[in-house]
Amino acid sequence: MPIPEVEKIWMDGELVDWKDATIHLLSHSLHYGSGVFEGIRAYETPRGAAVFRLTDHLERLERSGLIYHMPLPYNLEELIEATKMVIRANGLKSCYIRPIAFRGYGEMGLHPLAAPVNVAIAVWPWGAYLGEEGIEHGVKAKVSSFRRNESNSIPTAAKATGQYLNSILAKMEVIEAGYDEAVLLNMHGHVADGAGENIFVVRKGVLATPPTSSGALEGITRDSVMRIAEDFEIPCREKDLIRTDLYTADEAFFTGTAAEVVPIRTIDDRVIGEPGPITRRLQEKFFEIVKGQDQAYEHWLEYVD
Ligand code: PY5
Repeated sequence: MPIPEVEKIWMDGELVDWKDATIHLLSHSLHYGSGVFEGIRAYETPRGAAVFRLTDHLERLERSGLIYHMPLPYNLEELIEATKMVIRANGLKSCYIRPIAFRGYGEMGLHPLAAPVNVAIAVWPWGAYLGEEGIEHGVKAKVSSFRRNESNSIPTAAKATGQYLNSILAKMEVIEAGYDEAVLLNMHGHVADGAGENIFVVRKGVLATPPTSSGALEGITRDSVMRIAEDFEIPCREKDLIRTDLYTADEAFFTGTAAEVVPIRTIDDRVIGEPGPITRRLQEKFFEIVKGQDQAYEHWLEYVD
């Protein structure tokens, strides 16, 4: 999918033209994947553009940096302001937001602490990552033959650029085989997450999702759905799942910033079917919240103006 170009990108403290947002070929992170990033969304609300859980996302960015000995050269307030500034500069009502902090030009060895840490925030309009049809009727998921990287090899708690090679392998495998999204098992055979989403199942009215110790990213959409479920008094457990827990689920869905809340229609060709009642309820509430239609969750919205 080509990226829809907008006017400006925030780079190391200033707004630059889209076409000028370039870096040197010998940037450390291009060679070794030594960057950390976030995926955030802003939605149109009755009070203007609002970024969903911006602070929580930027705090995760800071934690990702910490894991890689990469303190960010901007504090939380500065990053919040920069995010709002770049959305404003592009006049966007809703968009996807991609902050990235990476080791830049100046060091080619594997001890990169002397390289500068560059930070950029790009925004662009991005529709449903797994398609509108997927949101409505569910996607076809497949368990990949590639395992989720082990957290003592590449920490799964960080959102680092290099670790996405693992997701890319899984995603290419299942897309080329005719499916929509990959599910990754960890080294022990437990379900970790999707290529770029967390995963939930429902059985007999109880919601379950793998714990972060399985290798699942501590997703902010995952957390939001768990809190919405709590408010709906739908029981939710974090527990290890095996692949047959997916096959025998009454309902299943993915959560993620890019994907949002996406029902799973089939998994490894076992039919789960049209989105079930719990998935629908959580999905509808999620979209109401992000669009500023439920005052009870206002605290998750950070308005651009
Ligand atoms: N698990 C993985 C491996 C992810 O990459 C993501 C987010 C999630 C879970 C969900 O986390 P959250 O709910 O905090 O977004 N993936 C990115 C996103 O922006 C990149 C997708 C291409 O959704």
